[in-house]
Amino acid sequence: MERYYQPEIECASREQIRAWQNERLVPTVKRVYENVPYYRHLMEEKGVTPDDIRSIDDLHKLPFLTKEDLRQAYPYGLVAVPLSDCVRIQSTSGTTGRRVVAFYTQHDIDLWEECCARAIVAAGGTKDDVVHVCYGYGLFTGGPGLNGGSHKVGSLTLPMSSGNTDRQIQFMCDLGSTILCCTPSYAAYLAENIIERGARDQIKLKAGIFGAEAWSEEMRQDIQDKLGIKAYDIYGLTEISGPGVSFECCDQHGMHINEDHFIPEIIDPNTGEVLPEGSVGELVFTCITKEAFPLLRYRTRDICVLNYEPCPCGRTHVRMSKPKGRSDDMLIIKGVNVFPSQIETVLLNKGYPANYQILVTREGNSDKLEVQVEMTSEMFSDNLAEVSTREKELVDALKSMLGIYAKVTLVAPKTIARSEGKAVRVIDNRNLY
Ligand code: DLL
Repeated sequence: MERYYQPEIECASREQIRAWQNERLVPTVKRVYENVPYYRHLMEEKGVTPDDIRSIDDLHKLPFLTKEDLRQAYPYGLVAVPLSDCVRIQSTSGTTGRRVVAFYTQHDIDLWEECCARAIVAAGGTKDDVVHVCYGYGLFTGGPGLNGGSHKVGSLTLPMSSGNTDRQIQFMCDLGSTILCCTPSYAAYLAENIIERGARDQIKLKAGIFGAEAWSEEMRQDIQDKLGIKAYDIYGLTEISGPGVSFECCDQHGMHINEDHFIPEIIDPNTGEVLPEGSVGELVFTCITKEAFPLLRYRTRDICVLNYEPCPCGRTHVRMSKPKGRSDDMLIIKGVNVFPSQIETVLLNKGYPANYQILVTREGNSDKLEVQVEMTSEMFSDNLAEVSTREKELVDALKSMLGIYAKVTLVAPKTIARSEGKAVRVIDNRNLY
């Protein structure tokens, strides 16, 4: 049995999970109140004291933290231990461009890597695997998180970092990488390149652990087919630790949240009200085991739904759906809510690669939406009539998905800049904020 498949924790009864959460929440709130003046003020403003928090039933009494609070308290204002106890900083721009810094003690790093190890094991990883990590290293959490998780599992770890596609493929073939860890957009790009070079037979990949950005079921299918692997989703955010907050198991139906470390809630993003089980809303996390940066009721802005149904894999930790968008990068175009993932679904359904860019502009008071879509080399044609028929077909499909008109421009293969990290899908030139 793999060391980081921890059935006594991952398959514990719901009562046991709740007991752990109660046991860990109460002292965490006390510690944050005493050591983090910024959060103490928020609690005082709400008239809450640590004595009011006796179990997770009282969680809703605590104030929320937002990215705006992180900016206000930047850089050290939310750290709950002496700085001399911190050993690491990680940082992200997030998907919306604001820098966030997070702090870790050695114990925090150990727990974070343990969460990533659980994710690798859930994707079939063992100490006999060669784990190829091409998430970025450095400030971004992707590389260090999966690297640490892979070490804990005892797999042979290739700290490739992002970029240099030639070298990635060469190493993959030479060293027999079996598990690929990167963003799904980079996985799709690698898959294209591997096929183009005729290297598909030389790779030994069996699984991929892809996250850090939204990707659809269609994109999963595409990557799985092209690489002949099983593709697993992994979710996380720097503020809460990094990758491994939740991860998919062999069932590939939602990501198990490591509930012994993080308590999830779903709230109405407009009112902040906690929503009943099964509702779609904004995901909020409370950290209950972290020392340096234990955020309480942190609003992720990710819109999703929690599923408490038993999972065929035996894990009892709640599953979160793939984020259905972010409450703050949801585009409102002509008054209609548009999520980039909806556009991606249409493109993949129609056989286009997931290489596209969404441009939003405003002329007078009217919003204009344009989607630039790369063709595959098989589709590429000089015949203008053919291209325009294809464009018209996509316009119709987008209209029926989104309810609004989007201009579609088909562009030649490989003309949209590739990202080695998170893909830049949306360019919104409206200056709305
Ligand atoms: O992206 C951590 C990570 C690294 C996760 C590697 C998975 C793999 P941040 O840069 O702080 O951290 O960005 C966090 O990215 O709030 C989501 O909006 C988005 N995100 C992360 N994972 C997923 C996913 C890392 N699997 C923000 N699906 C989060 C959709 C994701 N969105």
